[in-house]
Amino acid sequence: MSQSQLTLVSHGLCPFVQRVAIMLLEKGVPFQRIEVDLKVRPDWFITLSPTGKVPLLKVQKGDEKANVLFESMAILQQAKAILVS
Ligand SMILES: N[C@@H](CCC(=O)N[C@@H](CS)C(=O)NCC(=O)O)C(=O)O
Repeated sequence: MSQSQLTLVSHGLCPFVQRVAIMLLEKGVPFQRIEVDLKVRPDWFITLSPTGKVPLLKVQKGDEKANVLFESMAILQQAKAILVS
């Protein structure tokens, strides 16, 4: 099991977010979920997101700089690395 702390930056109505959430839930990986208002994007989200879109998956390993993954398909494809590392 991963020692990473995962944060899924989300919007409740987004199907792209849902497929990442489903993958994490199916794998039994704990994660925190943060909702953003896409009509009024907070500054931290604009800074973090290269596309301004959700989902984002923030992967925090200990004191290391967090990795931020974006694009739902890319997140799913990288799941193995996320879960094993
Ligand atoms: N290709 C992206 C699509 C993500 C996407 O379009 N997310 C929508 C919400 S469902 C979004 O953030 N829209 C905000 C915008 O386009 O400004 C993915 O698969 O992650």
